[in-house]
This record gives sequence, structure tokens and C-alpha cells, in this order.
Amino acid sequence: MSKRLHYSVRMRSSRKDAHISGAEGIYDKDGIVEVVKEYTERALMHEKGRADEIRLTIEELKETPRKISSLPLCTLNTKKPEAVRKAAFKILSSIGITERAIEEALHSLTMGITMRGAMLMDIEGVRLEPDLLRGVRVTRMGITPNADAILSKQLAKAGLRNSTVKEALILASKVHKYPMVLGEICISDDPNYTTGYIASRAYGYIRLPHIKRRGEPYGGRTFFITGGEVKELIKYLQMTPVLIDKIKPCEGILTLKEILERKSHRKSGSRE
Ligand code: PML
Repeated sequence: MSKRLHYSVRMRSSRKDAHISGAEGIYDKDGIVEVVKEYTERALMHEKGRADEIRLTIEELKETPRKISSLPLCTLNTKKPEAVRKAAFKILSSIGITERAIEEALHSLTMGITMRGAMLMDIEGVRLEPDLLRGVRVTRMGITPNADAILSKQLAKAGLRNSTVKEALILASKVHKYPMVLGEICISDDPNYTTGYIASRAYGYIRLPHIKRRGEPYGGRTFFITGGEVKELIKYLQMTPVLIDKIKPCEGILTLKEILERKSHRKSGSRE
């Protein structure tokens, strides 16, 4: 029997060289035409404006994608950026990230320069990525049709019907499979999208409503790294194809106390 081929399909759109939207997934041959149409429509109709350039990449993957499960998801009950900031310090410092690093990450994410990729930062706040202006872009990830249907159902039940959550969860699930990544904080660079997230293996994917005020155009991602070979990590983030085929629970809104208690439960329970 011949090996089933997978393709990474990626889209990036821009206007006057400024990023507008991006999307990607892993598909088999039969899914390519439909997804190219969907990505193209998305690029042409984005609320940030009409793209004047749309770049589509369709690449046959030489490696069979690694199958993983998604991170469990929940939403923190925050209403203001100040409360999110406090919660971010509590959650991230409880997994070993120093206050200095958290401060540095929040400062860099909110100072107005949006990088294309993520910052890599050690737990003391020192930047590790080779290109400090571009950062590291995570690519070659996707979700199987079956897992996608389950995720859509679970997100809808939690009142979350948007593709932004789904795509961010897929990306974070890939990132946090790599043991060197301890935690992540993300702020969307879309001025109209004010929910960010913290992700980690310890707590899963925690959505953070009101991480910024409407209209603020900055954003980005910081991955907090511990030990290991940064070159290998970058290779994994950029090159290793990963497909989500199992969905962990998606819950509703929780308090900070409830979330912090989770970690100790997870520690004593089984870990995947
Ligand atoms: C991005 O723009 O890629 C960040 C999206 C953050 C999504 C947060 C959420 O609503 O879960």
C-alpha cells in the first residue's frame, strides 16, 4: 500500500507590506482545493482590510505528521487588563518563570512592535531567538477532520465559535509538546481581538479575556524556554509536522483560584 501523502497549506496576506491575516493546516490531497478557497476568501474579506498580496504555499510533507492531543482549554474570568496582568504573574511564576522574565515579556509584547514570529525567552528574561526582529514562526501543524469536528462542538458548547481560538489552540498544542517550552503568553495583534492566552503543560490553554483594550494594535507571543538546544527547538517549531487527532476537554469560565488548584491535581494525576 502506498504511503498517504500530507500537504502543509499556508496562507499569509498583507496590505502595503503590513500583515493582515494568516492561516494554515495539514490536509490530504482531496482537501487542498477547498481549503485554498477558504483561505483566499478569508484573506480578501478580513476586517483589518483587503489584502493586496496573498501568498499561498502548498507543500508536500516529506515526514508523516506526528499525532498529538490538544491542550485542555478554559477561560479565566478576567474583565480588565490589570487583572489579567496579575493573573499572568501568578500562573507563570507558579511554573518556574521569574517575575523578571514575565515583566520583560509583557513589556516587549506591548511596546508597539509586532513581530512576525514568537520571542523565545529563558526563565530569567534573556531573549534566545537568533533574529530578534522576526522571532520564530511556528508552522506545519493541523488537525484531523474528526478531531476538528469534536473541537468545534466543544468550543460551541463553551460559547466559542471563532476560528481564532481553534487556530491558536492548535498552535499552542504543538508548541507545548516540546519539553523545553515551559510556558507561553500571547496577545493577538488584531486591535479588535482583546482575548489572549497563557499556555503550558501544567495548566493547559487558559484564555485571558481583556488582556488589552480594544483598538490597541500590538501583540505577539513569548515562549518561555528552559534548558536544551535552542536550534533543535526552532527546527521542531518550524519544520516538524504535527497533527492534532485527540481533543482534551474545553471548559467554560473559571476563577484564578480554580485554575491554580488544577496544577496540583494534574501533578498527582496521570500525565499524558
Ligand atoms: C492570534 O492572533 O494568533 C492570537 C489569538 C489568541 C486567541 C485567544 C483565544 O481567544 O483563545
